[in-house]
Amino acid sequence: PAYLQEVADAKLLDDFLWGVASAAFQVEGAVDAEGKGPSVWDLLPHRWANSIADNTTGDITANNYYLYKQDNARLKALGIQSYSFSIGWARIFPFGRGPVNAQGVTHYDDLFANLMDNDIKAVVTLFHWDTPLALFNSYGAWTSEDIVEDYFNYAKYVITRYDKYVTAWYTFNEPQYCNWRFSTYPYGTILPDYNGIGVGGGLRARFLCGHYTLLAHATVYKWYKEVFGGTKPMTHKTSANYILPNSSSAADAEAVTRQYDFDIGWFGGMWTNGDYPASLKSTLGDLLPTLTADQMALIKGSGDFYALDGYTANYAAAPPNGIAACAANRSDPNFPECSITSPLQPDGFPEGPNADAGASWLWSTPQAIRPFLSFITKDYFPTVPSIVVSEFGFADPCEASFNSPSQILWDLRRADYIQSYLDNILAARVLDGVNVTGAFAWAIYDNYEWNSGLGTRFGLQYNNMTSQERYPKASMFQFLNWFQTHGTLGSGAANITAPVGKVK
Ligand code: PNW
Repeated sequence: PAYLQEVADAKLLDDFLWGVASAAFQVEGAVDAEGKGPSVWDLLPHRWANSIADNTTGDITANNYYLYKQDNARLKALGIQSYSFSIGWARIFPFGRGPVNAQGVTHYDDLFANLMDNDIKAVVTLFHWDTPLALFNSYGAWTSEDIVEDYFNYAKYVITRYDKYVTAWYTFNEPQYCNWRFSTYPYGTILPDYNGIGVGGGLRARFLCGHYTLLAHATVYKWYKEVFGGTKPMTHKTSANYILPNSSSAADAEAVTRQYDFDIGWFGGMWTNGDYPASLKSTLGDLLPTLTADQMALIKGSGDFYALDGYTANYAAAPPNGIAACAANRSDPNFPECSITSPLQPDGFPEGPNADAGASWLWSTPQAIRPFLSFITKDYFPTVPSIVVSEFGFADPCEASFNSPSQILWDLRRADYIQSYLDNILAARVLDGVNVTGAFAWAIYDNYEWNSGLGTRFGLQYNNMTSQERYPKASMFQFLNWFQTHGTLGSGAANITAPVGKVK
């Protein structure tokens, strides 16, 4: 296509932030080591049969808690500039609040020091879904106002100790999944009915938990900038996908707008007057907590850049009974979005062969990132100053059934996806004038993919979960080759000078 010619010789900004990403629970393992407290994600696979597709646990996964030195040395040798990872709240505060666990702190002290020794920039998420279990047992975690103060105390501790090492901060990973990924409500009765939400959670829990998550984010942001005097950019990460209408009807166009309001608008008050979108307020009524004028003022402006976890693209259609009837009926199966999404298959983006992925929600439509970056920064939130793709990636469907590295290493579908995705980021920047300032591939290596367990592989490096040997896949070489061409590789590329130890 023409845009590829036009960006063939283009370069990214010199300070474009790029690298690979992970999250504590998905890669660390060592779930009961050195004083760590349990999180909801330790409970779930052990206590709720079949909640994880392959019935695996995160007990060991990629064992990064012990192997971080060799992992960092490998990132350096590959020439990766930055590493985006999260801190485990229950390693630092085993009970979520109260006493600090010195061994957990020492671990992260060592991890940061080692990243700095390897000249790898640290991009840090304070919370990536691993809620300390004790906070459920005390007060129901995210459905209680008490979580705001406990998260604030945790965040202050981590920021105060590690800010000097950190290039950019994310307060939360994908807050819109708070009632699903931050908690175990969707899985039934493991935990009792807290705060009047009803066993199993539901809509009341979803919007309460969103409310306290948003307030926790904004509270930390304000403290960081005004009290601590922090200068690093801070925001939260939003999961969202590009959406096209299913037809040219006005109803389907409205379905698209409503879907964006839920996906992007719900936690986007930092880019507006701080309030929830009008469509959420009118549809949800008393299911959506009200923001006071003070809270709106706190939320407004509480982000320095937009962080987008954008993997794929969807169509949206109005429900058969119409949007108005759906929005007026809380028991309508499509309430409250009142839009029906389906994967945008590659028809709209004819370059994408082999589009089907090893995850039901994911299709290879990397070309969608170019219009999506423009849509977010120019149409939906024109106040956004810059945007970073904080996660993009692909689960190759072939890899689940392969069992030897020599097969998995040829992840050509992922390699295509990575190449096209990056070309489209560059086109958005060079041809469309979008201020896109960073991109992070998910994931550093194969890891624990939440309810999909260990069988769904997103890694740019293969990981053998038994031997813990890692190997770069074809997609990793494609990724590095792209940055060598259009950007700058990290300073340590292919420059290992000391033997790499296996344990810490
Ligand atoms: C991200 N979607 O979640 C998470 O931040 C990671 O922890 C996870 O491993 C990764 O994606 C791959 O799944 C998402 O439906 C969940 O579009 C859902 C969507 C996107 C990202």
